[in-house]
Amino acid sequence: FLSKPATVAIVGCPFSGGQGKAGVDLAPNALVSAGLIDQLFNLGWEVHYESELHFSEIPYNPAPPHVLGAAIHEQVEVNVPVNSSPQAKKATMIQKLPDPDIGKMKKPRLVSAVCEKVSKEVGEIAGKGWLPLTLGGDHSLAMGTVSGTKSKYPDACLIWIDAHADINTPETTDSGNLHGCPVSFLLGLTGTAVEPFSTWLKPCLKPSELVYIGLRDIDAPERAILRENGIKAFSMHEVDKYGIGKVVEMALDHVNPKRDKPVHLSFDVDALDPDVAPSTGTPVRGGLTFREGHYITEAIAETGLLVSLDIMEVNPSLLDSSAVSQTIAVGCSLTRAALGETLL
Ligand code: B3U
Ligand code: MN
Ligand code: MN
Repeated sequence: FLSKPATVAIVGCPFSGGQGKAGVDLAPNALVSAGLIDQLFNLGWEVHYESELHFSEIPYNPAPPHVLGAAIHEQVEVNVPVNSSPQAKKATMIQKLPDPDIGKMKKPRLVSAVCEKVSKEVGEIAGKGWLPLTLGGDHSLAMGTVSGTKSKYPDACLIWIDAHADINTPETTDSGNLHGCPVSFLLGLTGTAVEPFSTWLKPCLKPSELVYIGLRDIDAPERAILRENGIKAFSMHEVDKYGIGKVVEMALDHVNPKRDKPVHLSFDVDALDPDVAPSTGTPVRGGLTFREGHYITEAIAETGLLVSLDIMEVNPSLLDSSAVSQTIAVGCSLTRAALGETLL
């Protein structure tokens, strides 16, 4: 019998700072505008959604002047509409605060502050016994969503659907994009105990609590990390070899052998083949079919163990309008499937 929470609360996260392409911040509004709230209501869920979170007002702490040197003086008020309120002026100024790289990490202060806010929000929603549905935004947000879920459900396992492993550390990352790093921070791997993240994000996930499905673009250092930590991953090779039904069963057997632990599902739409979900920042060919992607979400719904869901990396500004509407529709249908659409 299903033990799903009866209430879902949508956490819209219009955030693109974990990677370099604009537009992924438009996805939460696009998914909601496509009718997601009504769709979930029609499945029998009580749906809570007031508005997106607002990140432009986050007063993230710039490094002190002696660290930043001249950069701090670049704090400028640009694009402030005339006649705007003092608060609006302040928000605009904050948005323009300099956020120079720390080591290789890009926008570390902004990503950290945003994820801290998301973590609190997701933790509060889960704390009420509701299911947080986080709409990204880029996948760096998962530092917030998973830590928030873990604050309520310490024994939750994490099922990560992605073309990428997103397990680079601040030391191994080549791109410096933090959407390629959230898993390493959640695990507390070497090199992740760095400011600003270390002020709020404590390791909250064990390697044995994590499983991947869909991988096909992994950096060499990530490969080593997966191997050294004994992390279970089902790449597209295993999906071809065993079929998606068997892969999901093996994945659940690994993180949830007795089918008694809460499940956090973090779904990066680039796990799907670019033919299925074209409008995403880092498409990789050879991905999951439409049915394989939906099978995963249906099978997890069937366990009755889902407590938190992320739909990440839809980018409504990429490619043409038909690609965009197709990708948004897939984001909605994956969400419906995870929340029980195909269950009797
Ligand atoms: N592993 C590469 C590429 C990448 C990771 N996640 C996405 N792309 N979407 C990196 O940048 O860390
Ligand atoms: Mn990802
Ligand atoms: Mn990805």
